[in-house]
Amino acid sequence: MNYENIRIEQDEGIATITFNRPKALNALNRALLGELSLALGRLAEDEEVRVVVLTGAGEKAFVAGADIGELATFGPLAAKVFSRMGHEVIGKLQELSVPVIAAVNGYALGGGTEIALACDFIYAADSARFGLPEITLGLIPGFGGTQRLPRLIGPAAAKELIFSGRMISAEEALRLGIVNRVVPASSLLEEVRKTALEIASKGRVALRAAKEAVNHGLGVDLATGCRLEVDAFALVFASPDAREGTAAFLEKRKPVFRGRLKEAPGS
Ligand code: DAK
Repeated sequence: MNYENIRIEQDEGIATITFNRPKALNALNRALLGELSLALGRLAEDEEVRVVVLTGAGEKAFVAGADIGELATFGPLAAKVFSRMGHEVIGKLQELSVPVIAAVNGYALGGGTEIALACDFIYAADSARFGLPEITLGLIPGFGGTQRLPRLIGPAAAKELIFSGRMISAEEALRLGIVNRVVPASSLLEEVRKTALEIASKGRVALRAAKEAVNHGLGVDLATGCRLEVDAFALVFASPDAREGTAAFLEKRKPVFRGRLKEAPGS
């Protein structure tokens, strides 16, 4: 498949999706969202993929938000299609069975910050900028920003960013807990890759169970969340990886995880 608005590279189990509209600072238009949705659907089916990384083409931007030129032309129907596509993509990102890391290499504004927030965690270049400037356009965040940001950094800090539309530096995003790590722009992809490879060496069944336990547990009370964990913990014993991991420890060797997310029927 030839994509026009994104690029995909796959190597050593890591699939890197690059938003590729650098002249428009990788702004999200319908075409890009459509391609991203398609790509995520395909990667979800690909057993070779163990970690997905998202980043932006060029040195300036991860994603500078929704394409304002396109937004300005919307009637209610086009807005609905755009909105539906956006939510579908964000949902796919959050629910993807493998870990997703956002490598934020520059501006991540509006929908750009929201896409990064839907990833499992974010590494940022020291030159990155985050913000939800929708309010300055007479809008509010539409891809989950009003929900994910307060859950991550608390309602007061989130409201300040959402109400002011202010942009913040990578360092401030680190202090607030939006990003896990800030690194020099020149080493961002390398640092992300190191972590991605470390994760890729783990068992995919356990990774998936851990991701689901965290994600689903966040939406429920602690007791219910702990019950989710009990079920997820039991489920990983259905995979050969649990035997392999414990056996490897006892035999003082490195584990080789071969568990598959989709076991053959009857196996
Ligand atoms: N859309 C379209 N083009 C954009 C763009 C954007 N968001 N951001 C930048 N560009 C284009 C610029 O127009 C310019 O194009 P040319 O003039 O060269 O043709 C080129 O990228 C370079 O940008 P600048 O010349 O402005 O570069 P600067 O370094 O001076 O400034 C900047 C960089 C990132 C500070 C500035 O470009 C900027 O403020 N950009 C807009 C940021 C923004 O407000 N983004 C939109 C946030 S609103 C929805 C769900 C979600 C959303 C909407 C609806 N529904 C559920 C329906 C999401 C909304 C948003 O994301």
